[in-house]
Amino acid sequence: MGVIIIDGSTVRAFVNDETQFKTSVDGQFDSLDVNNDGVLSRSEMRKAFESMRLLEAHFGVDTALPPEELTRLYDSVFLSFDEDQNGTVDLEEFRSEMKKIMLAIADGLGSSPIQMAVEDDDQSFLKKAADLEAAKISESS
Ligand SMILES: [Ca+2]
Ligand SMILES: [Ca+2]
Repeated sequence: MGVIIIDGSTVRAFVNDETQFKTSVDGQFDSLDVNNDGVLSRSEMRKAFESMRLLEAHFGVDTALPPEELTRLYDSVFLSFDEDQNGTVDLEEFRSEMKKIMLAIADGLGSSPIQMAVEDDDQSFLKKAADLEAAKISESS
């Protein structure tokens, strides 16, 4: 376990690095698509939010909420992903909404860095963003 420090520019650099971002998003999509049917169902998406810690990071949600409230929240987030409202989230929908969310997180962070505790095998995008920045810093030195 370690601590990463991220701010808005870290997150924005990650999103704007198109190759890196697409690879990460696509990889995440594949691992979330547990039954390999090429789309994410409601329950697959719910696992996604839990593993990416998006609710805490983006919505400032206390995940100790009562289960029924959490479910309502997950449902509303699902609907924002499911743009054509066909009940599943495809790769295009996933990519475009993840981009929006990450940019919103970047705006929210602004130039005030936050510290985040992460596990070594953390798959969250915020960790990936921090890793990318660390890699760039070591390249340029
Ligand atoms: Ca699926
Ligand atoms: Ca859809």
